[in-house]
Amino acid sequence: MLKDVIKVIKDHRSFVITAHINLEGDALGSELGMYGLLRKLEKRIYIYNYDRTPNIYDFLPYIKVIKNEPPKGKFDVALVLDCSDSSRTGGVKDYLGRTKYIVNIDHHISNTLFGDVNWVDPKASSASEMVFRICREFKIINRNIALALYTGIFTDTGNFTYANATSNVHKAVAHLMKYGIKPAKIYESLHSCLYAKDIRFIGKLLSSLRIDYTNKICWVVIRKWPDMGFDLTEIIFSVMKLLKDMEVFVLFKKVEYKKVRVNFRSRAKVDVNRIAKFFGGGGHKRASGTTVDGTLQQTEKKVISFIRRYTNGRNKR
Ligand SMILES: [Mn+2]
Repeated sequence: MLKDVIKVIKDHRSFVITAHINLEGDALGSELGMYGLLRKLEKRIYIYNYDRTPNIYDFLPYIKVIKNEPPKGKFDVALVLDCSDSSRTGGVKDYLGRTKYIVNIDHHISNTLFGDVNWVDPKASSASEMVFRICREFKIINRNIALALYTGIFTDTGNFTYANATSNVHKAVAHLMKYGIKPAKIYESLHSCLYAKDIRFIGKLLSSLRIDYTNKICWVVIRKWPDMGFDLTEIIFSVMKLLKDMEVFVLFKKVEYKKVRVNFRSRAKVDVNRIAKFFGGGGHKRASGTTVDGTLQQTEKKVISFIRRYTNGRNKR
């Protein structure tokens, strides 16, 4: 619950903040928004992530304080943001037990309640929106906090185009805008970051787009992911979503030998959290993911035939 989180923050002095691997706008936005708040409260703070920060987020405040190695010395509380499961923190998981408390603040419906204190709100658009509510309780917001949280909400609502862009989200954002946020600049930093070779790569990927005979499921298979310093997943999904009548969008990505990362997006009807769950993953109803053991070909066949059966079955929602 929110009030338990507030109490833990008030009662302790030192905090390690972390979020999930494959860092994106909400993971970083919620971390840095929280950092800004705790700074104002004069706490001792350390941000520890397993993955390196993609450089497109360099415009975010405090971004350089983020570390990729565990802190030395004792900390009271670990604040775990935007993680459905503690293993989503990657190698940081091994560190988590060393603090007195683990506080789990998340909006994934599949959350495993791994914390000593758990505040999980699947109705929240983003972890950043939840951090906004914490800031509001403390009556502390400044330009840096606002910029971080706006970026997180912006990312997880698909630039306010997804169904989670509720009136609460717009109210929160209207408040954040008072601190001089420039959405056009944020959009440009996050989206106008490709080179010609990246666009050609995306073009090649999309030309291998596969569509199921039911005309409801489409997917793309990625054998080799070029090193471009950030993740193309959202960009590819945003193009796939332009397809008329399509309901489920899937991305298969070979991550290592016989290991395939599978990401799911749903337009409106299909609960892809359940689909990801069947394969050992999770997420949200309209966006989820998992990692599957097997070759690309095996995984593709297994997953697509499962989605076909699932969407033809009764459990559409
Ligand atoms: Mn999120």
